[in-house]
Amino acid sequence: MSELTAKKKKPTVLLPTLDAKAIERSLEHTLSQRSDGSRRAAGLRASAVTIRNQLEQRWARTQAADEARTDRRVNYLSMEFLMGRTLGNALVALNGSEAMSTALDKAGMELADVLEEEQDAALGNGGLGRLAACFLDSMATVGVASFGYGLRYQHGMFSQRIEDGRQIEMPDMWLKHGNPWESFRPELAFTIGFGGRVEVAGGVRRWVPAQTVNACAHDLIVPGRDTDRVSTLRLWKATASSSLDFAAFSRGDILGSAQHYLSADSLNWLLYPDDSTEAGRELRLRQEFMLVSASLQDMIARHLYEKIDVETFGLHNAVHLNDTHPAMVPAELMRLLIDEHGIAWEAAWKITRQAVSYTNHTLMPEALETWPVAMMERILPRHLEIIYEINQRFLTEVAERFGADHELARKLSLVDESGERRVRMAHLAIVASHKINGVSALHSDLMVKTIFADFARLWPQRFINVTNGVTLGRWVMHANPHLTQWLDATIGKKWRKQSTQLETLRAHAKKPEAHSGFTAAKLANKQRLVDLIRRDLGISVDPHSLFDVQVKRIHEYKRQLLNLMHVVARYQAIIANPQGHLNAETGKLTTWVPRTVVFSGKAASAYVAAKQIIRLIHDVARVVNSDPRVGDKLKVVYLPDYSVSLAEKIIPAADLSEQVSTAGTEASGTGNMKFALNGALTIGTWDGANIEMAQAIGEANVFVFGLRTDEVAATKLAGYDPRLHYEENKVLQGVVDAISGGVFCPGDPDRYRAMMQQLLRNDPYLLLADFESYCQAQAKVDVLYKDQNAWVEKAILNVAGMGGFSSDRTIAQYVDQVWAKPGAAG
Ligand code: 26Q
Repeated sequence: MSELTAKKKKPTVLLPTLDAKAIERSLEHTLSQRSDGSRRAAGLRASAVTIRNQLEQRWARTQAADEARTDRRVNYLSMEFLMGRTLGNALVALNGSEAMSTALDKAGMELADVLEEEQDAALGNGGLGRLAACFLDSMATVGVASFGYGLRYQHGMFSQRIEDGRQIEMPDMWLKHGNPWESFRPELAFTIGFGGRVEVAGGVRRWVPAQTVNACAHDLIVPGRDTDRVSTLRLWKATASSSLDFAAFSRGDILGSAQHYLSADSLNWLLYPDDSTEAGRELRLRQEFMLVSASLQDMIARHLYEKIDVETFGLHNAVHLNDTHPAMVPAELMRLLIDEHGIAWEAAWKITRQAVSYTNHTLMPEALETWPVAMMERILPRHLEIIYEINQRFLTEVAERFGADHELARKLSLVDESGERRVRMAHLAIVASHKINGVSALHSDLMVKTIFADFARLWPQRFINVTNGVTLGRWVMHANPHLTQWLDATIGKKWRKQSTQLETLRAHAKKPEAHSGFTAAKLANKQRLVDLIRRDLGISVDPHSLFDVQVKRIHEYKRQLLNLMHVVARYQAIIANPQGHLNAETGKLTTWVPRTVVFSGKAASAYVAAKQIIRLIHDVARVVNSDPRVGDKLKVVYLPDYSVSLAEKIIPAADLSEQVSTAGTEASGTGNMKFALNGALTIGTWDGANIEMAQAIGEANVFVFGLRTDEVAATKLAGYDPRLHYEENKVLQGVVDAISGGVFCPGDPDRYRAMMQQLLRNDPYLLLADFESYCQAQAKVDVLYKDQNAWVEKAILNVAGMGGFSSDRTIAQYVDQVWAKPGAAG
């Protein structure tokens, strides 16, 4: 254990919990100003202001303690932090729900209503951004000196509307009424340069940017649980660095005189969606550089304040790259150290390599970030020079170790010379990092065998695995109070601090009294979702039906379409045999297990195939839900505008968690963990973290199906022909023919014909190859659900096995293996 993890063992002095009187005073003050109907909004603002005051005290104490630290501060750089709402989570962390509820009650408001009033901070696309948010929570909880660094986007993840079954993107206006949680820090502003040229004077190179903007800090304070420590999320906002251009204004060029305002503000406009096939977007590069430059300048300023000399920066600071989006860090850190602080190249490189580490989140080669050399030269000329120099020194080292090998140098180079020359950000991140990690055992293994194989041969010890985790504070204690109470009553409260204590649940898995409590908690959560579905969609669903749920970004590799094809197969079977069916598993005639299949998730705006899947889900839902022959046996529900706060309502209500990506494609998954922690059983492929979850829970308690990674590769190598599966499997044929023939869109029967024909010709994610195995696994699900005792026992065993997937554990591993002081890391 490093010094950093040792810290969590120190006794912490807890501040008193929320002061109800202060909340009441604040409410009085805020509410007295309004007699209109926006009392809830005022209630939210008053609650936020009160809590923020508390958190600011904790923040000051944390900073004072961290100044005296002997270990490293972690600086987690991410273009995305998918935070969701703050109030409910903060109340859990501060143990303040009761005080808040009482205070609001006196003002005639319900806490639940006020919680619903808050906008999500949706500053992320999906898994990568939500992981960063879980990590902030856990860094505060574990007691790691830490800052998260990100951008303060005016518009976060778009909000999704569905019109005629089709996705419509609407701008996310989360800042429309201000953000009561943030502290604007006008004194913390740094100059960010763009463009211009490199000047040489007296042998010293110096960047003279053509344009500058100011990056201004806005802080969000993230409380830890059972500690008064906090973490900080520092978000940068760009502002123009000069005021109105009066010369232009006087010439009558009004728009021109304000051009720089617009140009600076464009950096704050929006979060880029995850559809980055066309990576040549200059604004994104500028955003990434602003994050990198402002954060590094802030870190160095703090380091100089605390420790005087810049040479020790790498000893006291870890700089972590959440994927390659902040991978300009090495170039900018080298520039600051050499050009601004007068350090020699070798010393600067040592500092950089001490500080930097990088997490990879995807294996798909097309998703690896690169930037055109020409664009980089235009926007960041000095950085391109530095990247060239890093590359040259790196390739020299390679040649010294392996001899002159042109082919190897071409593959490893930081610059892709085939076609338009492009800088490979992953290569830059790897060369500059002392540790590179993947996010599940399988992913980390494939990473060193495929995309980074050449680098792993060079530096095997740099590549490690750190399996993802999720914070139980939000995903169990806040999202699922019913389950939380049941856990407390069944095994005591230790699990809240030490998630591996969930293992003690195993002893209760067969006990009838444990079953009744668990079932009651699940049913209450299902009822809440039933109410939401009725309110938002007008569909009535039976809370006793099996809730079969797939919620995540819509992507071909995640195979929502495979799920939907099983829904169609089930629909056809119900119509053919409304009374019951021959269960393939048992060989017996059984009545149908009523199911509610729930989908939710957004498609990237330019991702045509994903949008088509959303439309097909709606078409199938309409036909199935209105077919009187089906009744309660099957319902299909698509909940629009998936978000963190919607996930908090859906996940606790799930019986079955769909984690069905093609083996080898999902780096880890984190939704899978949230479901299992909330007592859902997983139907999943041998992919990402599903594998480690199955091992921890017991494979007998998970529905595993489908080809494994090596079998996927072998199938493709053998010349996979999806049509053979179609021809051999009558059920599959029925499904494909129905979708293709327009059964679900009779008014426009050709709508899905091309999509299905394409699937028969080219099925890169092997839906057809896995279909039969998937249906067999689904039949097992039905059999088990009919035996409620057996089902609940397994559900409890799922929760029991999931303690290892807390992000507190993940953070402790990063501290030990990645962020520990040089020499201390394994
Ligand atoms: C890149 C360039 C330009 C614009 C956008 C992007 C971009 C943005 C977001 C590229 C990728 C992402 C997000 C990736 C992501 O969420 N990956 C997921 O990371 C999770 C946390 O490790 C894993 O659990 C998931 O398996 C992985 O898909």
